[in-house]
Amino acid sequence: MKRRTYLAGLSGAGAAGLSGCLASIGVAGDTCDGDCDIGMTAKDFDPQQYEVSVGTTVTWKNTSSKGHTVTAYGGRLPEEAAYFASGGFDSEPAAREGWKRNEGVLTSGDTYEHTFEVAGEYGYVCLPHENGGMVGTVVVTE
Ligand SMILES: [Cu+2]
Repeated sequence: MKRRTYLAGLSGAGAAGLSGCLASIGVAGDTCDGDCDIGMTAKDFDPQQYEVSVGTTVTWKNTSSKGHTVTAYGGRLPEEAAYFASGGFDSEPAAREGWKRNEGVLTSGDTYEHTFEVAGEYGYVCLPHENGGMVGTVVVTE
């Protein structure tokens, strides 16, 4: 009985170890096909809300033919959290300035990664499709 419990525990850990997706709380978007966490369709992040635990690296992938950005809202980050944006900008105003020069854009198939080190809720937007409501949230738990 004891041995059986041990084996069951082991296979569970092995399965989680094989897939980064299973280790996180979030469920990857349908458009990701195994190589991203959050996909980007023609006009939406997929999924719009994604949950992970602290220390997790989230990968966005442009799974559409349109150009998109991943741009954090500077005012919608936990205190002490690092700013993030495709293009490597260190603030939302800098990212918006950069976008005017077409910087920070992710074209079809491009990926962007960010590691979330502080718990809390992070709001972000795709700058070219902000008016169309292309926004997302990452919820990071302890
Ligand atoms: Cu977009």
